[in-house]
Amino acid sequence: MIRALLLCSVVLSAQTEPKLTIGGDVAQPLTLTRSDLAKMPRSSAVSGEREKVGYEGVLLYEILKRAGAPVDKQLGGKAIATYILAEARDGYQAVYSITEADPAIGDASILVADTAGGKPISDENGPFRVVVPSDKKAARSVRMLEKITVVRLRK
Ligand SMILES: Nc1nc2c(c(=O)[nH]1)N[C@H]1C(S)=C(S)[C@@H](COP(=O)(O)O)O[C@H]1N2
Ligand SMILES: [Mo]
Repeated sequence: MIRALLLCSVVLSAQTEPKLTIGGDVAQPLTLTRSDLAKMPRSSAVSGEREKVGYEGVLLYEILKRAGAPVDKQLGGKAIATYILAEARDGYQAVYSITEADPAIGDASILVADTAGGKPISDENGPFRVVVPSDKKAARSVRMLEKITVVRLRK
């Protein structure tokens, strides 16, 4: 009985665990959980329109690299016309260019954050949130991030 209950709770938590998917024009589509992000190279950023908040997470660049999106040496020529669509649980959408995300070209240091002020990002803000420290307004700081789609316009 206890084993059945334990199994049940494991199955339920696996189903409800928040996930971030990365797809579109990538070699390797990914589904990342909070613990996957915790194991990746970590970065921090300070951002916020009214008050400054310290965020931690993984650079969008690191996620794109893992998914096999065109970055580094592959980011040139036709691949320059590639953008990233971020979509949230409430339907909110924003785009970034891949050149903004790749630190060899752009200076945006776009972060997929999972903590704010040292705590996991919760409820209507998280658990994942895009942070663009170089933006003057927070409009592209997508809260409740669920999905990243890479769109390569020229193949
Ligand atoms: N999912 C989602 N993210 C969003 C929005 C939204 O409506 N939905 N609004 C954006 C806008 S316009 C702003 S100014 C900031 C506000 O974030 P804050 O409440 O942490 O300041 O969230 C951004 N991210
Ligand atoms: Mo805003």
